[in-house]
Amino acid sequence: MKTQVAIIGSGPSGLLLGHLLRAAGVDCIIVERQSRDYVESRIRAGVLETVTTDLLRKLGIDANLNAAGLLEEGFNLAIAERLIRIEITKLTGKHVTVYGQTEVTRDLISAAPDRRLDILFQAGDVALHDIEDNQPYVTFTQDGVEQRIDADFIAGCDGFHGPSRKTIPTARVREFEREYPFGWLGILADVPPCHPELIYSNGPRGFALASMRSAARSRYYIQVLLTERLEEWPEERLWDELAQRFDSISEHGVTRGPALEMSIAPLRSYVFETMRHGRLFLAGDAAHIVPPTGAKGLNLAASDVAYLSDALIAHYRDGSDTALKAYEAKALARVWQAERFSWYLTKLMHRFPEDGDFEHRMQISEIEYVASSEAMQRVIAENYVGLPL
Ligand code: FAS
Ligand code: PHB
Repeated sequence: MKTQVAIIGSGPSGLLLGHLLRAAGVDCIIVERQSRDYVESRIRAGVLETVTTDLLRKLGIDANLNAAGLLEEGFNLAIAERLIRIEITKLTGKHVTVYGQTEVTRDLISAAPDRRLDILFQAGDVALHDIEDNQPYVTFTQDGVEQRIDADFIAGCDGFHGPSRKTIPTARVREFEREYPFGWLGILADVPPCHPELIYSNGPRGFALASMRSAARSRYYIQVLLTERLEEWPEERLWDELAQRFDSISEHGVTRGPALEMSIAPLRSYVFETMRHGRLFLAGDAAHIVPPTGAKGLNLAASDVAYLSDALIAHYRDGSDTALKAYEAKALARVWQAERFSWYLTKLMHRFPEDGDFEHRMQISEIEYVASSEAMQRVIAENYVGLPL
């Protein structure tokens, strides 16, 4: 097979990039290790910045988003029994949209055939070759048959555990990492949310988040130690914990129901600064991870491919490589700002085992300062809605 851009991974970054390139007449093929069902069943992010919703609208893949997306004009921080509303629209003129990554992924995959975007699922043993040459290629197996895609460029959109990043010579690698001493235990259930907007809570037993997917589907998270196992959290125990955290501060209290999904995700801040090597370009989780506290993961993937697609289109349409040369610096500038904001909110809203009473008083004082300062609320709001591209 031959194409212009070989994309590895059909998560949000690979799919958005594929659609943006196809919409501009650039040939591309996506190779994905997992099956379509598996990719469409993953439960991940839920809050979209306007950078991301603008891309979906630009592509015209927005019917479900417009029908089911919840426009949020604010979100809340809570400490002890106090709720502090951050009025994001009043402070920035912008909003965020609650619409699940699962739904975004399904919309992008189902729109692919009509737009002649080829996605090869269940591609095994994906490997990248000659990324330093002008004619790199990707090999993989499908149904036991060796396949090869020759391309001008390879886009590594294969997430944190994918092969792309690992093909870059160590001498070129610059990476930065912070692992957190806790994870998030999440539950998804078809119950009405406890509050019309998100609540990020820093309570006596740590962080908790009340989020939603719709007026009938809720998503909750609590902070757990990395040593804790899902088996230690029967659903009733988690609902008891959530009720203690949110009943007294939320409009409706926590409604219980059978879990559609429960999982524990570790928290990490990670940046792999070498987002380009030769003809290989990295985007999304393949190059950076943020703790989900700032709701930035999916949105950073979207901004990376907004930059990368423009650069690749300029290469084919105008024969100009200026934007390709600038891609790494441009993407990293926005990545580091999102890393900073996600790290800041994680530090502010979680209980760190190594922290003593003084550190906790610092958290309380910081949140009380936020409550009293419109300037501070505006800083948080403009980062939460997403910094401009
Ligand atoms: P993805 O990881 O989504 O996609 C990469 C794709 O590459 C996958 O489909 C994978 O199967 C494929 N791939 C991997 N190896 C391959 C190989 N060898 N060959 C071919 N294909 C391969 N963000 C939030 O804002 N809020 C959240 O609550 C939240 N929860 C999360 C929970 C989890 C468990 C994880 C991992 C992430 C979560 N995130 C959350 C962040 C998430 O939204 C990511 O930022 C987003 O999925 C990044 O998209 P991609 O870069 O496309 O990577
Ligand atoms: C979610 O709804 O899954 C969600 C929302 C906000 C976050 C993280 C996760 O910061």
